[in-house]
Amino acid sequence: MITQIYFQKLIRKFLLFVAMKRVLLIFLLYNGMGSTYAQLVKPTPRQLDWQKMETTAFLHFTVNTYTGREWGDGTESPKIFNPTAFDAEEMIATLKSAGFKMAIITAKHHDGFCLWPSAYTEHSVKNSPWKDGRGDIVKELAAACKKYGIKFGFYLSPWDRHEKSYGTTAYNTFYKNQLRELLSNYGEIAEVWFDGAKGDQVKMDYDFAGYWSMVRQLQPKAVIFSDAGPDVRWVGNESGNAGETSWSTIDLTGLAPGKADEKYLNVGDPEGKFWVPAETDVSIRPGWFYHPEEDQKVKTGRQLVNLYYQSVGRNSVLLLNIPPNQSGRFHAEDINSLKAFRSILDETFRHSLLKGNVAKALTDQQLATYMTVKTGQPLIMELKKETSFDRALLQENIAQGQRNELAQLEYWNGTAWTKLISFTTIGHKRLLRFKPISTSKLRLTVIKARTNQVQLAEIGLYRASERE
Ligand code: FUL
Repeated sequence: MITQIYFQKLIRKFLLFVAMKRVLLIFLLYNGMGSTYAQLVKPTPRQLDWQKMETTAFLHFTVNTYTGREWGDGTESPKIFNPTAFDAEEMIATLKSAGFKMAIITAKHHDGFCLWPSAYTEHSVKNSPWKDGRGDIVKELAAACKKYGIKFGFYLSPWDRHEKSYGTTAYNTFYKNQLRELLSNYGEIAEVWFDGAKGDQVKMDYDFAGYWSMVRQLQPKAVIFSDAGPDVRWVGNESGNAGETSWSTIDLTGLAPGKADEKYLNVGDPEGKFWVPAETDVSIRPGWFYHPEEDQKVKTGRQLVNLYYQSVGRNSVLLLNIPPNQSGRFHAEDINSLKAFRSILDETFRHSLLKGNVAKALTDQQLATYMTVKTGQPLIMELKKETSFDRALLQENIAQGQRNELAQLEYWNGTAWTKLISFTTIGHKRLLRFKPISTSKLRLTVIKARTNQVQLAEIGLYRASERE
C-alpha cells in the first residue's frame, strides 16, 4: 500500500515536471516571437517630423558665388562678397509656394567665410561691402523662414581652409564657438548639416561627439545630418537617387562623417539597430554654387519631378539645392523650374482615384490611422467603375517601424489577376510608376514583411500629369 502511494506520488511528480517543461518551452518560444516585435526600431518624434516634410531646400552661397569655384581655398577676400539685391523674403516665399518645408543655408562652407558676423573670425560678412559690413545673411533667412512658416537649418562645414587653428585641438573649440552662435542666436533650428568632405593635406581630429551633444543641448528638436547620422544619413550620392530598396534602419558600426560606405548608406539595412533615414541632397544645377555659365543647365520641372519620385517616392527626404546668384536672389530659370515642379506634382497627386473606394483610414492622409495587412492575405480594392491610372502611392505607419520587404500589386483583367508591379520597401512613402492600365479591381499582397505584417497608412492611385 505504502509503495503504491509512493508510486502514485512519483507519477504525479513526473507528470507535473513534463507539464512545467511544456509551459516553459511555450513561454520561451512565445517570448522569442514577441521579441521580434519589440525589436522593431522606431523613429524619434524629431525624425518623424523631419520625414513628413518630404521636400526641403538647400541654399549654397558664399565667396564661391563670386569666384566661380565650387570649393574656395580660404584666401578669398571678404570684399568680393556683395549681394547688392539680397532678398531673403523673396527667396523663401518662392520656396514656400513651391512646397518646400525647410531651407538650409551654408552658413560656412569649406572656404571658412561666414555668412553671419561671427565673433570668432574676421573672415565673414562683417568685412564685406554688403550693408557696409552690418548685414547678417543667416539672420535675414531665419526671419524670412519664420515669417513664411517654413523650418530653418544650417550647414557649418567642419573643414575650414581659412582658419589658422585648423588641424589642432584648438579648432574644435573654435568650431564649437561658431556652432554655439548659430544654435543660440537664430531661433528654432530644425536641422544641422555636418558635411563629411575634408582635404587630406591637413589632418584634423574632429570632436563630432562634442558638436552633436551641443546641438542636442541647445536645439533638442533639430535633426543632425552626417554620413553617419545620428538622426539623418547621407543617401550615398549627389545625383538624387535613393535606393530602390531604402531602409530607414542601419547599423552604424564603422560609419563616421567622411567615412561612408555609399552603397550601404543608399540601401540601409533591415537588420540595422538604429533609425537613421536617408536624405537625398542634389542640386538644381550642375554645381552646388551659382555660376552664370550654368544658367542653361538648370534642371527642368520635369527633371525635378523625376528626382521627387527617386527620393520622396523611395522613403527619403529631398534636399534640393537652389543657389542664390551674385545679386543674392534666385535666377529666373531656377524659379521657373520650381514653379513647374510644383504644378506638375499638384496635377498628378491632387486627386486619388481610390478615394471613396477603400477604408477611410487608407485615404485620410493621417499616418496614424492604418490597416494591418498580413503577409499572404491580399487586400482587395474594388473601384466603382473601370478606371485608368499609371501611378500608385503607398505609405506605412512608420511611427511603429518599417516593415514591408516585398509586395505586389495585381489587377483584374476581366478573367484573371494579372501582375502590375512588385516592389520592395515602402517606409514613409513609396511611389510607383507604370504604363497606364484600366481596371475596376486591384489587389495588394504583402509577400514578405518584418513581423509578417504591414501597417498600411495610405494607398492611392493616380493618373500622371501630361507634363511629367
Ligand atoms: C559636399 C561638399 O564638398 C559640396 O561642396 C557640397 O556642399 C555638398 C552638399 O557636400 O560634401
